[in-house]
Amino acid sequence: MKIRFATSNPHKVAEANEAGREFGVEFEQIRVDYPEIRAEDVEDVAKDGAQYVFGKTKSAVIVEDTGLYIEALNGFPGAFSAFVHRKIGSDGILKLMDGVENRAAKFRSAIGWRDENGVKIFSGEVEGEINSEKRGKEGFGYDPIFVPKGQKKTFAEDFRMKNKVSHRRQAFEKFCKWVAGA
Ligand code: ITT
Repeated sequence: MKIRFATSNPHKVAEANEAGREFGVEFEQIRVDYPEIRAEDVEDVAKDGAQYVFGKTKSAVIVEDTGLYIEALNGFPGAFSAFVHRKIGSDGILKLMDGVENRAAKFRSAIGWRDENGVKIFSGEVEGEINSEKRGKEGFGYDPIFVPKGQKKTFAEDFRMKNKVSHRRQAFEKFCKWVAGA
């Protein structure tokens, strides 16, 4: 089964396909830009994005939105993670966290699916910590500074581990189970 995935980010599609394999679900990237609404929750951004792309293309589609929520920064950058990454990157986050003892953070992912029957949302979450320095070359975005709970390496140092435990893995597993009727 092939699912259209509207995203500008090929890394996301690769991770989705890792999750989809065991369910026989394949994701195909389509490039339809959609405006990301200003909202605190990734679920709201994903829902709105899916509605928008369906409105334009008139066929079933998913979008996925991710946010990094840092406890000591009251959940910043959250749903503004893309903007913040463009402006200050992981280095900027490390500066903001300089001398901060509480390193707890989580990634949250929400998939918005829209077809002729309406919208459905699937969420995933992984808890962890912001590392004191960037480590690793794999992955993308904030991967070099995020160490999930129970692990020693960042997502960028151990991509196979990321693919097993990540926020995206969990959201896509839920979606695939549902869409494949498993
Ligand atoms: P879209 O076209 O799908 O929106 P994007 O890369 O802009 O692609 P998001 O808006 O969901 O995706 O991502 C918000 C920010 O968080 C952005 O800077 C990403 O690089 C980063 N990000 C998303 N998923 C991540 C992950 O699994 N690991 C590390 N950083 C991630």
